[in-house]
Amino acid sequence: MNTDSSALTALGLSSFHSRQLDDDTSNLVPARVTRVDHARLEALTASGPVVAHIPRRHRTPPLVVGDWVVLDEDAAQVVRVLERRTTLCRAAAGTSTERQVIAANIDRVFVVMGLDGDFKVRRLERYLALCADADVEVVVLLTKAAASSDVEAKVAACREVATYEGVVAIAAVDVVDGVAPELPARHVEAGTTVALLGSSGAGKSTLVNHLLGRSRMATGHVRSGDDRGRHTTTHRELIALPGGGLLVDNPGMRELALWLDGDGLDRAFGDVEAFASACHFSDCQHDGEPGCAIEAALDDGRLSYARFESYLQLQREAEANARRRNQKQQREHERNFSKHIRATQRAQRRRKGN
Ligand SMILES: Nc1nc2c(ncn2[C@@H]2O[C@H](COP(=O)(O)OP(=O)(O)O)[C@@H](O)[C@H]2O)c(=O)[nH]1
Ligand SMILES: [Mg+2]
Ligand SMILES: [Zn+2]
Repeated sequence: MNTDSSALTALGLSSFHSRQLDDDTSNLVPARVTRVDHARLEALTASGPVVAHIPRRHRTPPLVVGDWVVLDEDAAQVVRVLERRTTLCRAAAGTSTERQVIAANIDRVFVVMGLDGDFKVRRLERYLALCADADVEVVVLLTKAAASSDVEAKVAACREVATYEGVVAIAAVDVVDGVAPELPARHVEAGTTVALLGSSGAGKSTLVNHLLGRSRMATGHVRSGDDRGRHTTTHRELIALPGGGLLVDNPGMRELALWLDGDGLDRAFGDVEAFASACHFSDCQHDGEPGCAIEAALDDGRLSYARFESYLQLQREAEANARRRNQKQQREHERNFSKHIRATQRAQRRRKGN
C-alpha cells in the first residue's frame, strides 16, 4: 500500500496514522471519511472520492466524519478503522450518559459566533472547555463585523476568557461585507482539518462557501422544499478545499451539551485554577474559608464573578454527567449480576433434579 503520497498528506494524513498503515495488500487503500450514512460512507483516497460499504462490525461505535479507514477498493468496503488522534465529543441529544463523537482527527476548531444577538462570552467558555478537552487548537471568529458596533470591546471580552493555550487567534471578520475576509483561510493550511462549531445562523456555512470560493453549503433559512441539490447543513460533512485544507461543517447545535473526559475544564479555566491552588486549604470550597484566594481575587476584581460562576456551572454539569454515567454503569452491572445469579440458580436446580 502506497502511503507516502503527498495527496494523502493533503487529506490530513499524519505520521500518527501512517504508522498504523502496514497492510501490504495492493487492493487496500487509506481513505479519509467525508460522510457517513449508516452502512454507507463517502471518503477521499489519494486518487479521488469513493463510496464504500461499512460492514456491521465497523458500525458500533459508529464511524464519523474525519476518520481514517483502510478500504478494500475492489470490494468497495471498509476493512479497518485507524485509531483516532483526536475526537470532538458531546453528550448525545436527549441523554447525558452517552458520549457522541462529532468528528475525528480534527486539528483545529473555528468557534464561530455572530457579533449580533448570537454573541455570548459564556458560550465561548463552554466551547473552549470542549476544545481543551479534545486537545485541539481554536480560532475564534466573530462574524458579521461590518454591521456591528463595539467590535473591539467584544473581541477584548473574548480575549479575557480565552486563557486556553490552544487558542491561536481571535478575530472579527465579515466575509460578506469585507472585514478581514482573507483571515479565515490563513488558519486552514494544507493538510489541516478544521471543524466549525457555533450556533445555527452564526455564519459557519457562509465561511465554508467563502473558503471554497463557491456556494456549496446552503446558508440562512432554507426550507427543504427550496433545496435544489445544494447541501443544507443537516448532516456532517468533511470538505476538501482546493488549497489543501479540510473543513467539517456542523449542523447548528442549539445548546452544546458538554462532554468532558479529561482536563478540559481546568485547561480552559487555568486562571481560576491558579487562584484555587493558592487557597490556604487544599480542599477549599471557596465559601468563606480563611485564606481563600478565589474570594480574594473576586474581592479585588482580578477574577470576575461571571467567570467564576461560569466555571462552577460547567463543573456542576460535568460532574452531573459523570454521576449519571456511573449510575447507568452501576445499573447495567447489577442487571448483569442478577442475570448471572439467576443462571447459576437454574444450573443448580438442574443439577439437583438430575
Ligand atoms: N453580513 C453578514 N452576514 C453574514 C455573515 N456570516 C453569515 N451571514 C448571514 O447570516 C445568515 C446565517 O448564516 P449561515 O452561514 O447559514 O449560518 P450557519 O447556520 O452557522 O451555517 C445568512 O443569511 C448569512 O448570509 C457575515 O459575516 N456578514
Ligand atoms: Mg449551516
Ligand atoms: Zn478558596
